[in-house]
Amino acid sequence: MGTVSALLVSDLHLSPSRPDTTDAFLGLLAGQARAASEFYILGDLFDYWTGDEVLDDPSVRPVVEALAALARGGTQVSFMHGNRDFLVGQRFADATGARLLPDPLLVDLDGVPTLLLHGDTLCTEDEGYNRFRAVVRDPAWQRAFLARPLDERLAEARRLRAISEHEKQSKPSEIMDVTPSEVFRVLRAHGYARMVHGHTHRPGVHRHPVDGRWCERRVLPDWQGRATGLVARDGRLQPF
Ligand code: LP5
Ligand code: MN
Repeated sequence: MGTVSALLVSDLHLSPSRPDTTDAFLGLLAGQARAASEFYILGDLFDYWTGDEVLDDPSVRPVVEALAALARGGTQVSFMHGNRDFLVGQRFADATGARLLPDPLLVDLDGVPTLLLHGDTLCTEDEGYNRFRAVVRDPAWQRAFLARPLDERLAEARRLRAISEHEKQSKPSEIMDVTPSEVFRVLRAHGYARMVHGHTHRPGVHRHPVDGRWCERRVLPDWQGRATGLVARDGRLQPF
């Protein structure tokens, strides 16, 4: 078996409309994750998150309690924001025992320098998305948005999800993948580390030659009712 040092997941898109995915997540937290010293969620845990008041929602409670139980059991739980759940805040962190990670973050996984990202920042050619991101990641915008009544925020989130699904139909697929030159720039800026991200829904192993060195970029899969991600074991990253 070897020692499991970390489990990495992203893009679960948990929602009350997909209970099978929530069940798969609860199963992972109660099972395999307990053997890991680190549990990394690299964004889009939730289909959308309109503010930490959602913690009181009965559909979210089992997930929060399972994360808290994992953290109490000694696994360090870490959460990075995605483009769907960038409004996850300190109340969520306190309730789950998770630490909130900056994006990107360089960590050591079994001695291998590894750069963790959600992945959206690598998609620099998606101009519509980047305009949207600049607005909603602005702390002043977030404060104003979070001050609005929860039902209005929910309506905005649903409206935006519909716009997003509509716009994606007409976006060329390369635009929704990472921009190679941006990947090279980020790898260079972080000492040619191994990279792990999600978001693009194109899971796999990519090897990029950057300045004469081969750099590995691992893309996490999105969840479709089944637990899936990467496990760091004996210095290697393997899909599960
Ligand atoms: O998420 P996915 O996979 O469908 O597509 C993403 C990009 N879309 C998004 C939007 C999210 O799906 C919806 C987020 C809900 C958050 C809820 C809480 C906060 C509510 C805030 C309400 C304002 O991230 C999509 C990318 C795709 O990934 C691939 O990378 O292409 O980007 C878009 O579709 C964005 C559109 O191109 C532009 C949207 C225009 C919005 C108007 C501009 C800014 C005004 C914002 C404030 C009201
Ligand atoms: Mn995403």
